[in-house]
Amino acid sequence: INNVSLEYVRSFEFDSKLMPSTWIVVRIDGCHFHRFSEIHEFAKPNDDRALNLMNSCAVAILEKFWEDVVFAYGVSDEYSFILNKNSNLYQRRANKIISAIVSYFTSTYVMRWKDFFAQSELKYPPSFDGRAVCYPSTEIIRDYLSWRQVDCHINNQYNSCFWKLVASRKSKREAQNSLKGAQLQKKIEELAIDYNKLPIMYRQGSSIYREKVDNVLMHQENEESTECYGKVIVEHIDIIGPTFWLEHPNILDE
Ligand code: DGT
Ligand code: MG
Ligand code: MG
Ligand code: MG
Ligand code: MG
Repeated sequence: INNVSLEYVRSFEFDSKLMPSTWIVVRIDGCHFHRFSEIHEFAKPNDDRALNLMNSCAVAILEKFWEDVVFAYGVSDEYSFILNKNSNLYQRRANKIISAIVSYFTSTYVMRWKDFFAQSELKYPPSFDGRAVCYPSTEIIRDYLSWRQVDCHINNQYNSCFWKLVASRKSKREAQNSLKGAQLQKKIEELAIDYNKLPIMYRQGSSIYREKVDNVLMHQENEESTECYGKVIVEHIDIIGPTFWLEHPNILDE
């Protein structure tokens, strides 16, 4: 038996390519993190260690895929990575892009666990799933990000109410029932939750991008690295309104 006679099996492979000239979003999400967060005793509803670990892994993605990933937004056990419209990462092969990002994120999560959870052992290997979606315009990519940030806000409002009710000795079922179909804004007032005093990371999620570095300045520092952009920063900001995007026009530059 020789190699050549087996080569035909390759014809069964097929590469699904992401549409050219569109923004690619790779969204990853922790698998069964309901259980993972229970077993690792995450603080409820928000655990700073867990959120900062997620952020740290996302920074690692922006550093590794620095030519392609221009922005990331994360909340809870999920992260969205935006690839440049003109990215040609893996010739835009969906399987390659998704699997490379998910596996690098996951192994970084495991490697850095101890940096954030010094007192608690990682009890079993976490996993993340991932998907890629193409968005054809800057307007739609902005709407995508707004959708995730609104989701962050609503979930955080809900969870704040839920755990406040549980803290006031309601059962989880009672808490759930009293929030069913309720206007969360009203509930927050009723329960005397000082919502705006909650850490901004819980309310806004985390946004990551590369600081634009002055070309001239960089040229002085290192003649050769004109291609390598600035420092990666993590911020907790409003990405729904126009302000941030007006101040950072280069991020979603067409
Ligand atoms: P999935 O994604 O379908 O495999 O299932 P889950 O269980 O990951 O569900 P998902 O992604 O909709 O919800 C995220 C879960 O992770 C949710 O049960 C709450 C938990 N989680 C995420 N971040 C935190 C945190 O900071 N503290 C606590 N206590 N739980 C968290
Ligand atoms: Mg999921
Ligand atoms: Mg999940
Ligand atoms: Mg999730
Ligand atoms: Mg190989």
